[in-house]
Amino acid sequence: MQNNFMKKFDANAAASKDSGIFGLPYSVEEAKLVLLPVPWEVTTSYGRGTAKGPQAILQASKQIDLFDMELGNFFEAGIAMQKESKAVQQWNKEAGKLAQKIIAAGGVEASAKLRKIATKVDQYSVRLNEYVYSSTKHILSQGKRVGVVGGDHSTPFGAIQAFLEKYPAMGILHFDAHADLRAAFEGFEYSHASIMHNVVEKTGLTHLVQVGIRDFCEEEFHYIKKNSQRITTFFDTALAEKKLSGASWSTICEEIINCLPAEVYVSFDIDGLDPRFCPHTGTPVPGGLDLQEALYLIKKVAQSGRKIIGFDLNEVSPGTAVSSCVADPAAEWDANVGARLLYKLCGWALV
Ligand SMILES: [Mn+2]
Repeated sequence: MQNNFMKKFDANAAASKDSGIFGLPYSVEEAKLVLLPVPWEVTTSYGRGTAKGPQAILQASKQIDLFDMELGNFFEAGIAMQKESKAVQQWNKEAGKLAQKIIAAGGVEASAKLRKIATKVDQYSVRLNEYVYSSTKHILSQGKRVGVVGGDHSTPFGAIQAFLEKYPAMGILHFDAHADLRAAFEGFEYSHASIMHNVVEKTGLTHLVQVGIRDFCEEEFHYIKKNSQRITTFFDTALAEKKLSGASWSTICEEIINCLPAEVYVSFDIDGLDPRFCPHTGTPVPGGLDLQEALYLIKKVAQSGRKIIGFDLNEVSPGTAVSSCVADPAAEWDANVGARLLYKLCGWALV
């Protein structure tokens, strides 16, 4: 803590206006953990607004109490969020406009014209993936930790590629209501609904462990069965049934954790939680995990001796009704939950 601002920093006081994420005083250069915001929702098909997620989380994060009973003052290692890329904001607008034509038509179907547009959208997604890949690789090369803050769930693909280069034996712990294993969705190769399909097909990932899954098509179900060497899915119904018949969450967590290798990347779609924690998210599904259950599982992963090497948090949305989460107190809730979850993810990645 060298400069004047940091000397004056008081972790017990309210965050100052010019502070960074969580009200912290660190620059990206000083931080041990760098958050990469990706304001992107090109292929979201239902509720929109998640491109504003990183900004909403940043605003909501400033009211968090930094002291953490489980983790102590881990923030002192330094956490900072990069500025949103102007180029990504622009691509999101341009590609989003194109994609809406296809989404409005319910997919590309037999239309050659729409298929051409879908190809253009895919090209934007490839650019986004390259941006996220090179940004992640750059931060990792400095010996720092990285967390991606989406945006929709297509955003971390490039980050996962970069992580796998550094940690080829890592596994992904995937919280989600959706399996995200569709081979393209509505004609988009890099759809938010295809992220894990793309990861399984296009990378060498050996362990995908999914938790909370309760919305999937038959094709995805068979894909899971077919790839049982690489994919283990803890369906929400099965988890609920175990809990309802008396199994403790702690025992269930052990079973989940046993499927994970020594290095774990957490891919967290906020809709894996019960929708009361994320009412504005794009595709909410009833059921899901309680926030404390998810946090307990993440803690147990770290305490099992496994290392949480990185993470992404996606699909947090302040909704589309207002331009700022501050203007609508109800819309602030999603970002409030997101910020708290993000803080815990940072903590377990830093210890
Ligand atoms: Mn989802």
